[in-house]
Amino acid sequence: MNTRHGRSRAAAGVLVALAVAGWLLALGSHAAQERRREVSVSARKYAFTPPVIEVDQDDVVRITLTAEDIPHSFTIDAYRIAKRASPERPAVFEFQADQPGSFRIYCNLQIDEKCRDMSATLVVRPR
Ligand SMILES: [Cu+2]
Repeated sequence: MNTRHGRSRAAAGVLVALAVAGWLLALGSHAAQERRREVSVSARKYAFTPPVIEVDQDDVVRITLTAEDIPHSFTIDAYRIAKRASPERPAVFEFQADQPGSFRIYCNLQIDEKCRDMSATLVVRPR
């Protein structure tokens, strides 16, 4: 092995080390930004409380849905979420808010026509 070869190998080694360090740093800061949110939502003839849920993009959101009177659901089409709760059985579920924007939350148990009026909003603030 000549010296020139050795030097370029050393340089490549340094580059790899820098890349790994940068990757670890990026990973760490991303994990720090990814917050967990706990939100209690109550559904009761015929509204959700709170009417607006605001989170930041990439937050992991844990919803506890309680139905106070009859079964209701928490549905967000864009997130492919449809969770049903009854007075006997609350629903607890998580999702990652990876899409920024404003999304309608509704109840899809529309055999009770007034459930069609149930509406709330998920606001996901972009990073
Ligand atoms: Cu409902």
